Amino acid sequence: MQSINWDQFLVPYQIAVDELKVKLKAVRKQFKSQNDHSPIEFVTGRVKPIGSILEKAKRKNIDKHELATDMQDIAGLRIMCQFVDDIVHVLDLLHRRTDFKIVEERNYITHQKDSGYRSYHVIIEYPVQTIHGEIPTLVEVQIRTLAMNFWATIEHSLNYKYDDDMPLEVQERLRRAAEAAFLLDAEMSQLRVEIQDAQQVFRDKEMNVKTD
Ligand code: 0O2
Repeated sequence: MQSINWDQFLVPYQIAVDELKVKLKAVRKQFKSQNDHSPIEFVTGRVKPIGSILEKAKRKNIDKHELATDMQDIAGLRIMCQFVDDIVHVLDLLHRRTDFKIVEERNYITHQKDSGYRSYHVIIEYPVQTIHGEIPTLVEVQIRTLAMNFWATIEHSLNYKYDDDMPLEVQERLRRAAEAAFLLDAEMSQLRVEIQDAQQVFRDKEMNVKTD
């Protein structure tokens, strides 16, 4: 069986990550330029390291020659939002775009994972223009709040530390931390409503002054 030329194989994934990062950061810039709240706080992206691709392929029994179709997160983008409602807004923006196709969605916010993980995953097919023609490339976009991201980052490091054999006590603490992150998101959403209400009161007062 022919071995994979990794440099060549990963080229479209790197191009997809680079281009989508620029495009998603441009969305933020547009909101900022019109003095609006941006549903996107920041964006990160990465191409999965070869070691992780091979480890996941083994774990999920994916044939090395079927990676392009069977492993959806070789290219990964992460969109961080301030509020849970922003995630809905970002999803709407992604659905309205014409430069890629959404092929799958996984809602780990309403269907939180047993670990406590929350995030919204969208798998897109992005047409990468290469010197050999167009290559439709799968990209996983993870959309989450800052609180969800904080939790996932810590949990990911702990999983790495314990090599996926986390003591029950640590697992329990992480579940409590996930609950705290959930409550923080709920509290922040509530505060956002308060802020918007206060702004409306302020605008109403201004209108009254002008019409008096
Ligand atoms: P990375 O790049 O190190 O983050 P699986 O990989 O088996 O969980 P699947 O079917 O590939 O599942 O897709 P899924 O669950 O939609 O997406 C996998 C990615 O979601 C993971 O990538 C993580 O980034 C994130 N994720 C999923 N579950 C958890 C979790 O319980 N905790 C944390 N911290 N992240 C999670 P990788 O492969 O771990 O790679």
